[in-house]
Amino acid sequence: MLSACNRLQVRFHLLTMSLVSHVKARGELYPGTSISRQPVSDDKVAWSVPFPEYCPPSYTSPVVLRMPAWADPDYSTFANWNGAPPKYNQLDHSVDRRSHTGEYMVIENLPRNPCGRTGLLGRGLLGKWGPNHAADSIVTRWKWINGEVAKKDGKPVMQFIAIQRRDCGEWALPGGMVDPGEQITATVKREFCEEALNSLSLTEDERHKLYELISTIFQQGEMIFKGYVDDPRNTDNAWMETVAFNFHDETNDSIGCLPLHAGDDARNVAWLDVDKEQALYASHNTLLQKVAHLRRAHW
Ligand code: RP5
Repeated sequence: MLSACNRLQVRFHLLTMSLVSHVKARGELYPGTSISRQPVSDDKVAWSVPFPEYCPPSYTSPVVLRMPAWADPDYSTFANWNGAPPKYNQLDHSVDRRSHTGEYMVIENLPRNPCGRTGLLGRGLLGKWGPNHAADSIVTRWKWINGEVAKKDGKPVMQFIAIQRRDCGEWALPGGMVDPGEQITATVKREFCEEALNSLSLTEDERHKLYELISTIFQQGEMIFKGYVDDPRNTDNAWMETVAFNFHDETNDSIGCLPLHAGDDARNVAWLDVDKEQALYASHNTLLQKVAHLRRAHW
């Protein structure tokens, strides 16, 4: 458990999660396509800055347009969407359309990215107009070598569980989308079990037992971040948000020694050293940095 002082630090991190300008959400090519975003320079990201030439292309993936269960209807049918447009900034039946960043603007029925311009309209690969909610787990332990915690620059080195994403090959924190009506704490456990422990390959009984074990271990989690993610899939009208929790195994005898098996969206899973040079998907590196500072570990 964290001390009262560390708890205050967590709150401080949460309070200071200001909306830094997104960078990966302005990457030239949209992931998995040859669609180029309209370039948006750093000084033109904010909607408050005039940009009269701003006329970005629109893209929504054919997969999303086929309207799987996790996707909203298309814009073209949107106006007549049973006369009931999405309830933006609200809990819309079981779909949470509220943003962790506060109230977002809706212009002509389209939600506007609270972090600014991305150079692309539509939903891209994201299913929901507006915020697409996810949860991430930052599972950490100390790195032990010859019976001692390894040090770098005089600070103890931490390790974290990373998965390699199937879609882009990048390393990332285990995490995924919150299902409609699902508690975020349930999402974080489910996604961790699926991606880092391959729970989908187990029988229902085995899966249940594993889930119980992880639930016990994850009771000690600390919320590290809640907000916008600089995800390369973001657009002007659809974006990722996450709630990230740190589960730290101080003595290396609980989650720190569980056998890892990649599953579901993960091609690979591994313990990696916490280090600023470790490239990670979206803004996961920033989340890890918060944990390193919180635990006074090497960064
Ligand atoms: C990131 O995308 C989130 O932080 C989360 O890790 C992930 C969720 O998307 P999928 O992994 O389900 O594609 O923005």
